[in-house]
Amino acid sequence: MGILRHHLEAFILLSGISSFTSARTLGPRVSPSATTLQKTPLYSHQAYPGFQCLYPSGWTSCNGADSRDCWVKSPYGTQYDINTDYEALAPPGTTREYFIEISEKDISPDGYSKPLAKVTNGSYPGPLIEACWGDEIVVHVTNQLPDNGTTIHWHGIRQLHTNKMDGVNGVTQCPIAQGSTFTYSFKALQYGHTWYHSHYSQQYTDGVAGPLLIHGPSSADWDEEWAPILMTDWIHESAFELFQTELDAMPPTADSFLLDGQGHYTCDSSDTHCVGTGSYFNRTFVAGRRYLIRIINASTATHFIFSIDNHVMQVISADFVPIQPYNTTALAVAIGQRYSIVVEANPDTPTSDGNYWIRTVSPVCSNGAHDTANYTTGIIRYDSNNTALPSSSAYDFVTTCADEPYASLIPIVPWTVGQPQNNVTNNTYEVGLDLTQKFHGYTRWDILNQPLWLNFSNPTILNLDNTTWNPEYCVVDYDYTQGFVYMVLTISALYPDHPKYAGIVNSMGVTHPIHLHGHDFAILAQNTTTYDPVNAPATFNFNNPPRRDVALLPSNGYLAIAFKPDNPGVWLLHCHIAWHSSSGFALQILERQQEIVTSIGSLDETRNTCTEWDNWVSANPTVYNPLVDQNDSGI
Ligand SMILES: [Cu+2]
Repeated sequence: MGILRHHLEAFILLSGISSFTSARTLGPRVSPSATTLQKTPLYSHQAYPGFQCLYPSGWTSCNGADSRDCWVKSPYGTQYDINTDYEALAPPGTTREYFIEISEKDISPDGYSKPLAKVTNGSYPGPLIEACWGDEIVVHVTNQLPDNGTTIHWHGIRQLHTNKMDGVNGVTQCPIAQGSTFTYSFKALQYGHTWYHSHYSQQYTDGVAGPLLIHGPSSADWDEEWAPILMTDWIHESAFELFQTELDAMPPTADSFLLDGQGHYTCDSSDTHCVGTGSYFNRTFVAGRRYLIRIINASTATHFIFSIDNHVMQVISADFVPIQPYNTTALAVAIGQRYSIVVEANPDTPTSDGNYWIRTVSPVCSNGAHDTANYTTGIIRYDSNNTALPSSSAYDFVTTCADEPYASLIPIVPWTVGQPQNNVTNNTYEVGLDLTQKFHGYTRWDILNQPLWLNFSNPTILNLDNTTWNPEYCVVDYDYTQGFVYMVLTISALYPDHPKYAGIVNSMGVTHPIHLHGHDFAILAQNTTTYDPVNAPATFNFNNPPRRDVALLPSNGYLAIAFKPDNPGVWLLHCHIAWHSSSGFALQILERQQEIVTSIGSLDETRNTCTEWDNWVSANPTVYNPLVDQNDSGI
């Protein structure tokens, strides 16, 4: 079956729509129309009662509790399943339209009031955005923040030929001005789960983040699914103010850990900010059922190890990539990463009360200290009437700042990575905290020998005729039309005469979660040892390596990645420790510059958003003056 036939089917069958309940026990059926756009209000971040996947008439579901590897079949017999190459094919879905509003609000998810929190439709985490494989997702984002711009980035979404929808201020658009709306529209060509978050300076740390779920097949069977859960570190002070601590070279500290927006803080009752006792995330298991649980690390600076006492987890996807299932009792999730796990309600050692802790443990990755008392953030109960706190014990696991084992992450749809189009030596980047010079007044993290520093009013995407770039934009030009591009990131490991050394170790012992926009990348190597530019490339793995959109650059080691230059656009590569990307730890990949405008179409709306932003800035010089107030990269 070729690509052409699928396009033909999609074209012919648009006349009729059928629906099926793909995944869950659903409430009463609603009758959404695929041809009429409807305003879909978001009431909570739980999955919608009655949500259903919609495909053209004649298409049928092949997905059930014991056939999760299958998804849909077309009337012509084409099957879309876990083995389908989703980079080439997607079933013809429907349009999902959502409206979200970003505003400021006093919230206290751990019992401690944070007056300057920033929320999505009034909530943190933001509401669930839900779609099915092949759908078009349309989200109208309105900014009601009193003194910030905003954008929303759809983390890990491929954005094939929709670079202008990637939501990065200063790169793919201007910030959305106060009172203005920007409409994001993109295809769900992948399936699985992720999160959306603001890319406006430190704004997601203050709360602008929520889950995004795209229903599709799974590499293991399950009975019931949960909406994705955000694991986060939570900070009471405004992140915009706390960023000064980072600039002063001290990693800021989190106050508590939250699971799905719930947590605890050890509060001094004389503090007027203490307004509650906090809460635990809790769910009830029915014995014997298999639960599909979707985990997201949506932290600012915290690596998490997720576990459920006395329950083995079967891991079935890493980021948007379905993998061969494997079992573990402790799951390492770096910032920005996601995993899907299947957990059978069948404890290996039952407790007498049927209560079990969910733990979100943070190893010290030199990213700042934490309130270590509150690693227990959730509860699994077998009897919902039993409200006692669990007395279960944690599995014995090592708490290191490492990714899940390389050998465990085997993609179902394989890639064989070909030789690089580019010169690997010339694309080996020593990252670090540059102690030899100051940029915009401070010592900063960088990838190139220059921290990123964007101009909100002049995004890269509106400069595609440029032949030279302001060095502060950190543009790396990759003009390849086939094969693979390799990049090697090293830290304090490469060149003894590198200017960043100057006799001072600059890695600070930190492990960095490296995120690439617009692509999944293959991990050719991930190593804790010094990079040897002569011999290390011979050890790269090209045979279906782990593939995802965030991977750790190990402290004092290296990370070698390869991606397909198949998506013309301007794409960030950055550290997902929010303080580091704000400091400048980022670069922009300019991919197939001459083809970008043709690929993404009209930039009228992008220009309009810039006009609205510039008008707001000039009308509010005491609220935001970029010449005075910009102290970060902008992302
Ligand atoms: Cu970093």
